Amino acid sequence: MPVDLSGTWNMVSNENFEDYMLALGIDFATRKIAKMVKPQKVIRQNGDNFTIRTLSTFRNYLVQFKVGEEFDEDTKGLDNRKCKSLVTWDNDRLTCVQKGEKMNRGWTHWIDGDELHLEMFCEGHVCKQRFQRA
Ligand code: VLZ
Repeated sequence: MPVDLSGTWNMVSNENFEDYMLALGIDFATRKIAKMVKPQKVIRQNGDNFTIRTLSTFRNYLVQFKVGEEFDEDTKGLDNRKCKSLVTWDNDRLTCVQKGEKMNRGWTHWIDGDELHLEMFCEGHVCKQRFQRA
């Protein structure tokens, strides 16, 4: 049975988000607000098809993809860049490479116990977030 990340998840910790945002060139005012919010992840996993919503009082972000198929991602409302993104399973870790202007950019999701983990990385900076079921 493959892992199922589906569900509604509330953020319970957020490490190094500031560094990650700095690496993406997000401005001061946006960073100050963004680091205060505790986003919710709403994940729908249907075979290889995913919808991941990041919801917050400040901004929302939506990404939809099929595992193994590169897609055009526009990080609108985040750092507003275009990426060629590819999500694959790395064992039980759902891993995205976001090819574009920023080197070594992407994220990985996995479940450990009853928690959803997320690492987002960009140019050597790693933000680590944990979520629990709502
Ligand atoms: O998530 O890359 O689940 O797209 C913070 C949003 C998280 C709050 C943004 C406002 C990154 C930020 C979400 C304003 C600058 C992300 C992926 C993995 C799916």
